[in-house]
Amino acid sequence: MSGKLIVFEGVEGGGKTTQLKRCSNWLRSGGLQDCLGTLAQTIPLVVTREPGGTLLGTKVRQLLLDKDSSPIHPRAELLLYAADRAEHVEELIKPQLVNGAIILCDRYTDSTIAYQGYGRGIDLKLIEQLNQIATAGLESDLTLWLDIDVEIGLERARQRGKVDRMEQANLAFHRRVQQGFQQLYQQNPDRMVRVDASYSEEEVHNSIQKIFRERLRTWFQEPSILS
Ligand code: T5A
Repeated sequence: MSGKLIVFEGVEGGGKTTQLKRCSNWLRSGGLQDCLGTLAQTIPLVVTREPGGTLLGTKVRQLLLDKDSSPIHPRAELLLYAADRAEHVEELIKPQLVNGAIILCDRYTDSTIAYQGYGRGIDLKLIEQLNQIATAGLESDLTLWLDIDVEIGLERARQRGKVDRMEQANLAFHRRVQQGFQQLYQQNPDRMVRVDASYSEEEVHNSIQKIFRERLRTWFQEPSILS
């Protein structure tokens, strides 16, 4: 597959959605051309998210995140996220990678490890197996971990006004999730890059731009152009 899957991860309110939007606007309005020259015209850009990147996923997202829905058992929750992902990978991600696209995705497999594994306490090996089934082994090419203090992130999410079912969980849960992302970062130094999300939107965007410039050139340009 010739495209690239780039994932934005982290605890609530870290600014994933904000930065993903800024990043796609920048790439579309000349950033991609800036990095790759005329090659940029041949590379589609796709923005998506989990849960909710497909028609089925939109319905699953409603079930999972509606703050008024009745409680969901952790194993049922795990399977719903996996079902969303299996559909997403087969219907959107894989075909777009074959098409050569750069895909910007709001959350992917690491969220399941952090939230359902570290947060809910479900066996990590089981989750890895389920992630494997859901993705048929497809990993991200790059994961940006937007690292923010849990309390600051939740406060940002609260100030925005709407709080979903996951955000209603207690602080201890979100701290365990944060610990999960920290572990994942330590275990996957090639795939994961930490971005300090405590700075202003503009500063965080500049850090992300820098990472993109380096990676895009490494991935897409001929070795002769680099030297
Ligand atoms: N989930 C997901 C699982 O449990 N398992 C899984 O396998 C998967 C895939 C997804 C939920 O599902 C869970 C995790 C989540 O709980 P979602 O709606 O996609 O739900 O929720 P989040 O991804 O958490 O989205 P949030 O909107 O809560 O957080 P973001 O996207 O990190 O933050 P964002 O960009 O919306 O920003 C939040 C607020 O902060 C401001 C923004 O303007 C906004 O008001 N902000 C900043 N303020 C100050 N400084 C900055 N640098 C700022 N950046 C943004």
